[in-house]
Amino acid sequence: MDRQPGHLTRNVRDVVENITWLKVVAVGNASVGKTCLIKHFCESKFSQCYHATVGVDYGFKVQNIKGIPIRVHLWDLSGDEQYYDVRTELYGGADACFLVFDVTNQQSFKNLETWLKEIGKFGALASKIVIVGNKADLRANRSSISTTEARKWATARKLPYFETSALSGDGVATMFNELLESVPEKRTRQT
Ligand SMILES: Nc1nc2c(ncn2[C@@H]2O[C@H](COP(=O)(O)OP(=O)(O)OP(=O)(O)O)[C@@H](O)[C@H]2O)c(=O)[nH]1
Ligand SMILES: [Mg+2]
Repeated sequence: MDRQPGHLTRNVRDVVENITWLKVVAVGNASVGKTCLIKHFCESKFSQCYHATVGVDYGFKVQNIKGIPIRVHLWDLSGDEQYYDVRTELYGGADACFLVFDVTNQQSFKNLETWLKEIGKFGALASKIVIVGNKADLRANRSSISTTEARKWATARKLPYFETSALSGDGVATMFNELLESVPEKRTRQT
């Protein structure tokens, strides 16, 4: 078939133009595992090394949700206080937000309230929000926040609660699928 370079066939163009997209942001204290969760979701990979996110990282995946291919743009915000200004620029227009703590780190659990305030202040409270207790694989060896306590905290704020391990992958797909499926049907956006 005679095809110009860079030209899409009609069928392919129809599919591409009908793909909708979602903006998802990850928040929570430094080192709770936001980057690892995104990496697991996008690439099914895990790294033991900690490379703190400098300002923001980004992940992308096309995910079938209710039979529709959705382009999921994941904005992975640094949990470090010094990047507050960077984060405040990135909350706007979020469709979904996952707020992560480390189940073995009390401070990261205590700070959830502060994170919710930040999310609210910069206009992302209207997005779908879930609370994620990550590093569930470490629960057995360290003192930790119990599932009951974390779920109680989330339920009191009418937020769903999920537990994950970016290391083993347990709960990661469930969390992302349920979060993405909870976003109301999208108006189609052209990108
Ligand atoms: N055992 C275990 N380790 C994890 C898990 N998730 C992340 N880690 C480790 O925790 C460390 C921090 O993970 P990151 O994903 O970089 O943390 P982050 O939340 O993105 O941190 P910032 O970018 O600084 O905000 C790394 O050493 C990871 O290997 C998990 O589920 N289980
Ligand atoms: Mg990170």
